[in-house]
Amino acid sequence: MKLLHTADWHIGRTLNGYSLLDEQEAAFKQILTIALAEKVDGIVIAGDIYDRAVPSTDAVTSLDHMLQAINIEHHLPIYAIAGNHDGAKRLNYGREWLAYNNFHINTLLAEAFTPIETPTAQIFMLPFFDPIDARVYYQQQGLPEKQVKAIHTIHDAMQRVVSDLVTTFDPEKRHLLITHFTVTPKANDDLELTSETTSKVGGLATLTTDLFADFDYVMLGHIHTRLASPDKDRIRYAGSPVKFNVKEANPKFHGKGVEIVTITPTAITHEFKPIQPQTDLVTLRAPWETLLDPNFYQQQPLKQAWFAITVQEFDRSKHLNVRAQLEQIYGTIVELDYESNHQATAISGPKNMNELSPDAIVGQFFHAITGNQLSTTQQQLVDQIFVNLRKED
Ligand SMILES: [Mn+2]
Repeated sequence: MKLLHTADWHIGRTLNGYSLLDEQEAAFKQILTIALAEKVDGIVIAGDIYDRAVPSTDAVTSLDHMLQAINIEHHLPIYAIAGNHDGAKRLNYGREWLAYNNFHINTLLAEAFTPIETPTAQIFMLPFFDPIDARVYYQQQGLPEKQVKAIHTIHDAMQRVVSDLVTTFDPEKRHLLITHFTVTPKANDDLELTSETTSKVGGLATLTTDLFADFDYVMLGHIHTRLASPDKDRIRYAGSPVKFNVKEANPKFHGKGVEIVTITPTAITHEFKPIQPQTDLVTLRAPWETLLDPNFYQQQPLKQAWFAITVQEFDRSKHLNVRAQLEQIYGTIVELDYESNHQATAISGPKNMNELSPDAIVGQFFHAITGNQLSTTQQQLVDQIFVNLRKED
């Protein structure tokens, strides 16, 4: 059996106000192409399908088309769970109907205890939950009060949940888990720490790989890079298919994609399949003069990428319309930062700020931050703002 493992689509997400929907749709097309080329038996989406609990109508329409393409057009099963960004109750809508067409979606803890059975594997789909959800669930299950109250941390909760999942194991099959949490490697010297912490504050606040020892393979969502996988062979993050923030523009984070998980009776292997960005995200850090130098900017993918620019050694008082000038050369600028040589100084002034006029306070603040006095134009702008504010009063 072969599964495509992806996660953290965050459909509807924006990057500093810029919609990522086109980028997400372009990534989806590649995911589908990979799934068909690899002839997978299903697509796993390990949580954070939407970016928010109440997604925009554009996001809903877009995701609807994607899931239709997978499940109706190409008859591929979907195994999806809710992440912490998803609205569990809303995403739950139509769950029983969808299951008729092999679109399996779990959004609530209570749904996790019945695995999907394939001829060779049991697929456990455990959506994101918090310790309170676990307490409520176990209370409803009639677990003795004392044991319910003993569930303090997510570690406590997961221990109990996994021990219940294990009771449904079919020894003839492989046991796969899909879930959505931060999972970190279990260090050897944790052993003492665990017992110590347990006795003092009631268990670890994070999940460690040892909790999932009973599963043959774990497909995770939550952390957006596969490089964070806590066990390189067996417990893996697929990462997000799209770069979501400027930090991920760093070459170190390159390599968005999906993983193809191949399950045989003797081994489970995974293989990374890259996804190319449609519009790449490029970070630049250079002085103003360099940024405006054709020898520099002609090396850049002008008007084809999104840029996050940090202007170094910048004296803001000497330039106007900085963003407009840069946009004319580079195209879309999703983030613009400045670094000045000036070290901000403490604002010195009368103890009683009431003695100063509002525009004098602005002037002092400007001086403390930039080391410069407001120019005449800037002073006029500030004056005008305060005049307007007084009018509004
Ligand atoms: Mn996420």
